[in-house]
Amino acid sequence: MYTQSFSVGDAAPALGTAAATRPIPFTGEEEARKLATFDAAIANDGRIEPQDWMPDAYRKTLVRQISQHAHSEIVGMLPEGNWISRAPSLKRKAILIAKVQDEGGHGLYLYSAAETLGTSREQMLDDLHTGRAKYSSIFNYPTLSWADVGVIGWLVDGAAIMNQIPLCRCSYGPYARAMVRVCKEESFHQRQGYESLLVMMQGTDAQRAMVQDAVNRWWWKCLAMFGPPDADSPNSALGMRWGIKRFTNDDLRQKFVDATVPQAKVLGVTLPDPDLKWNEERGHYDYGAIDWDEFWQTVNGNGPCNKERLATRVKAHADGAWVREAALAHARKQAARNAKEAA
Ligand code: BYC
Repeated sequence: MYTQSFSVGDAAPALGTAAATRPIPFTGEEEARKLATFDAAIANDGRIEPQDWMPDAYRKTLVRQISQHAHSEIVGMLPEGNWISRAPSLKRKAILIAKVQDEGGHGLYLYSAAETLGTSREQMLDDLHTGRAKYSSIFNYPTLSWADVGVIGWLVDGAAIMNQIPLCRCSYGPYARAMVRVCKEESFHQRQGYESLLVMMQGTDAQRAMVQDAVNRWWWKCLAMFGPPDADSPNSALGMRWGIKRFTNDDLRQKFVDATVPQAKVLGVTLPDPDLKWNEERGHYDYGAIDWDEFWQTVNGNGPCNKERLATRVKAHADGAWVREAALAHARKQAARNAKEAA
């Protein structure tokens, strides 16, 4: 079962309602003083650091979001990792290996950031491997052709950047700092994907058809990646109030559409949405309806590749047990040597 491993106690109030701006209840003067300090830091756009007092619900929502984000990074290595052995040239293979390694690195920064909130990496990984924790819906779809690798770079990493740049200003210091480096690397990922597609679009008719087919399959999944519409997003109100999220899901989705349409024109592909058109009045592109039933099916474990992804991840973790044991044995030996030298 896919459930929420770290749910915020009370159901979050709807965005913009009075409940969304009401302080969290507390007991005792000491608690009130700490909460006032915390609220002032948030109101002044300050950073909360691991040693600072924070409300339990803030801690829980951060652990939830950061661990889900970390899981997405390491599960996200799998669809593209499948293509390392089939990359069409040495150059593309080297780029893809570097990208997949970067995603593993992002997972490590993010697990480290979540650990500063007092949850262990073992616990988080156990939640992932037993299906209790969520990870991004986007990684439960298959990569059917080489063009999918380019489209993941362009659209999936493009969507990720749109969502993650504001996280560099997240109120929790370790998450915000991790995101600065993550975003720099994601920017390279997006460009390498787009460049690889540009090359294919200058190739044969078959190559152009392959790119268009990949765009057709990934476009709607990328729009859903930003999360449910604001009206159905239970975590947004508190996330925004606490300066964790800076934009709502719908705002980021709109920014992504507006930024991507001109890129599709340059590339020479059609985005598979007959309703996609510029709205002069709004100053944005209108777009068609997203299939939210399909999204929730996938989030709840029933997408095309959920079982395969989880099984691969669990196997990778089991296969890596000897590396973790060896690293721990080495660390113990080193500590013993240092202690002996210091004596
Ligand atoms: N997939 O109230 P909401 C990458 C869940 S890594 C699955 O709006 P929130 C990359 C949501 O968790 C990309 N579940 O939630 C890596 C919540 O469930 P719980 C990952 C989703 O947190 C390798 C429920 O739906 N990026 O780009 O306010 C290679 C209600 O949603 C999804 C991040 O993790 C989804 N797409 O907003 C290439 C960024 N969307 O937890 C690329 C950090 C929603 O209540 N995370 N749900 O059981 C965020 O910004 C936010 O957590 C989200 C969701 C915008 C994703």
